[in-house]
Amino acid sequence: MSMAQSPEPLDVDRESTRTGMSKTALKQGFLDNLFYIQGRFREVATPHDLYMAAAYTTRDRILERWIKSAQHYKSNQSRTVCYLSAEFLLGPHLANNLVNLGIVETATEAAHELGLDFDAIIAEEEEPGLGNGGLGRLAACFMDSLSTLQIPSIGYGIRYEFGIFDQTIEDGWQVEKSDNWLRNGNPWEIPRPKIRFPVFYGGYTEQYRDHDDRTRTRWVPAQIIDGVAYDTPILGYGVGNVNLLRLWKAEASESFDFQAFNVGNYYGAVHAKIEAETISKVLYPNDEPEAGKELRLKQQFFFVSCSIQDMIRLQFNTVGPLDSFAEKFVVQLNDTHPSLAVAELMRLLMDEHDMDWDRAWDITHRVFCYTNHTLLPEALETWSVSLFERLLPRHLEIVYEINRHFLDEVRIRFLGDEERVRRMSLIAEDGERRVRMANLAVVGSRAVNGVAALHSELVKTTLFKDFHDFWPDRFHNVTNGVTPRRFMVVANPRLARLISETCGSDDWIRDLGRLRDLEAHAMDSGLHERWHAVKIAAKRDLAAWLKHRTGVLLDPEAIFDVQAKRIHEYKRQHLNLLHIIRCYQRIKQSPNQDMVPRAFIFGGKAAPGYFMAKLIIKLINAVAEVINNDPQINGFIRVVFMPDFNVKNGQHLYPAANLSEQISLAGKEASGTGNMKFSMNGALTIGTLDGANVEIREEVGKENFFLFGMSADEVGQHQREGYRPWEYYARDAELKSDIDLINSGLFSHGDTQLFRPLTDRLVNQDPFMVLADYRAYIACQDHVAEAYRDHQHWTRMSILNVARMGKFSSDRAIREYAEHIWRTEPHPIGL
Ligand code: B1N
Repeated sequence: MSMAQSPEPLDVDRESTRTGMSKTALKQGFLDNLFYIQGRFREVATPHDLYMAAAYTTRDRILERWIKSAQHYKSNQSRTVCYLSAEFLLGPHLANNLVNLGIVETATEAAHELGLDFDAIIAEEEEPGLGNGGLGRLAACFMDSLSTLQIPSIGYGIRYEFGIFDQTIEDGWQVEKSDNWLRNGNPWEIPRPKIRFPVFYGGYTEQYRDHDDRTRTRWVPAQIIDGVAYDTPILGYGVGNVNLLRLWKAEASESFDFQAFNVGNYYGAVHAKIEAETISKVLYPNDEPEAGKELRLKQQFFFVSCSIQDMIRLQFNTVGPLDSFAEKFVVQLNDTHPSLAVAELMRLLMDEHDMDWDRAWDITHRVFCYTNHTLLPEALETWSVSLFERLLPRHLEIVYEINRHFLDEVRIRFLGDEERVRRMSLIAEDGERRVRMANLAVVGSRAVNGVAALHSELVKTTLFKDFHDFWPDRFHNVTNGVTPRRFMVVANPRLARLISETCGSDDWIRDLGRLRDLEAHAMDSGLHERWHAVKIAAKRDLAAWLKHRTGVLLDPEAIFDVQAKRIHEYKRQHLNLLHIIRCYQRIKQSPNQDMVPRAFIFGGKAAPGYFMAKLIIKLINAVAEVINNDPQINGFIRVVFMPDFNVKNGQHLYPAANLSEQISLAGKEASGTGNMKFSMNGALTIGTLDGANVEIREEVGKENFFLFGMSADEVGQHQREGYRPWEYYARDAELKSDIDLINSGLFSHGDTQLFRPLTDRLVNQDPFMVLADYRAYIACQDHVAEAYRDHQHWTRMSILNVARMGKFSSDRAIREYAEHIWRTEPHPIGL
């Protein structure tokens, strides 16, 4: 593309009905879009037509700002953050974009005047579930904050045709349904068929002499696939800045397949096309890596290669020569999934753009930064050298060369310490040789960070200890955050309104620290009443929603005790279950006791191949069935599993929770972000000293947080001394009777074997020390119940939780990245 002079900004008059923010303009725009895009008029429009018209009407208003942002960024050669992530869990766009445009009220009135049910229109949207859980949702929160903070940025990822599966519950078991989210069209994306890059796979490399008689390497691939850009505008809150989310779709490369076509192999060519498109077909539904799956490695290289090629194109289009690439771009690697980018940038600089190793490496290692999201050993990505070589022969050579340079440095610093060299190598040599993606990411980056203070400490002292010894300054912490736009304003408009009225302004939405203004009113009984009313209203809404979807009726006066997150043994949903069974047995033993009513609510998906997680879902539903139908319990406790927990459904959950369950074994949850979402909406936390819980407790005050369980240090010590779960089982009569009740067949129509794999694992192995923390958890839950009796006091604690959550805005996290890691500046776009 040329560097020809850009046209004058905004030199074409656009129709004002497509950009105007007045009620009249919105109504006109809506009817026009309904007619011209959906081909409908009011009388025959389906709910989906109405949603599409509303979406286009909103998008029209974003595009104006998008063009302005793009022109400004281009002419200012703005330093740009590229966030590379295999997942972006965006959630529904419409309501969020209306909030960020500041036209919720006008749009609601406009809809009302057209005789439309606006809530129903918003509920019509199917969310793009292009992520598994916290990591993907974090990427989405960061995109919102990058735009709100006016930092030029591009999110790069994969446009999966099928996102995370939809979960249904059948006979208590999870059943996965494919998520065909694009079926009815996606009004938020703009296809860019001309922004297309070839991605190579397989084949071999060869050396040749270039025109200057230098030896160079050429990669002769066996397969070429095109990546085509699909752009989604990401608007900031109350600003003119719109950043870009660019997702790549795989397509057959016309020119490449033409060869097969030419020799008359028509079916071969069509087959190649189908195969090419499988690359962006489906998101892997695991929150840990899919061991050895070739398609997963192909996906990772696919989006990484397209993204780096796109950045190089942008460099030529704006600044010019590649020498300043590291000044123009900083690339954040969201975990190791995109860490091939290190080798790919090296390859492109050397093989395609003539650079020698040293210059290429100098640029590369100044461009990348890497965020680690987990310490779980099974979640650390490695790829067998043989698979890697077969798919990416040139990259294997480059990885070897990086490794050779790197290990030479290590040897010089730690003379004779070959054991250390072995540990730090990019290649694991014990057993089948494997490429260690985390080591590649650390060596290739100038900054590495964990996602909560405790996690970042453990990253330095355990996982990357050798690397920290070697490069202490490379390691940072940036505690995660979540966006208050989606998780407060969109999800909980009643609370948002009450906060703004109490604080006398809505500045807190862009400056979450301002929530502190609530503290002055924490004792105000008028506020207490309204706060309580807001919570009860949300609980009624959730109860109605759950009744409709599950048939279970909850009492809005009960404690809404919620655990919503992916189902995983380290998150210990089964510890929660043991407490429920304890409550059940207590009521059965003394039916007339004065107990605080509780509604236990679970939500979360299990990886389809994770047997134990699926058995936990079955057990939750089995316990629910018995308890909810036991006349002696009489509704005192109720258990319900919310099917298909995702961003959209979560928005019903956060506002309604009284108690947030954050009960992972200390040292296992890198940060958690659900913990923040609940607390921001006035839930109190029952939790361990894990991940960001530690900092949440510090902020809200230990008297406003229900802490229990071993610390990470105690966990380590206990494990070193030898952990024997069966001793807890034998010694604690109540614990024993809770586990025995599961084995009795009560929850499985007499089948004493169904849950054996789970109970046996707890008693004999218990890798996440459920039994060791059981007693402390039960005692802590008893405190919770007592505290809930004092409504005034509980409400006060709830207010203080919200008031002190300022730190956990993703705006704060992005500011820290910008200042300490990226060294980027805001580029404000006026309205
Ligand atoms: O990332 C979140 C953290 O808040 C959570 O504590 C952490 O568990 C989560 C492989 C992952 N870590 N690792 C993953 C996801 C997908 C995959 O294929 C690993 N997700 C987390 C945000 O920092």
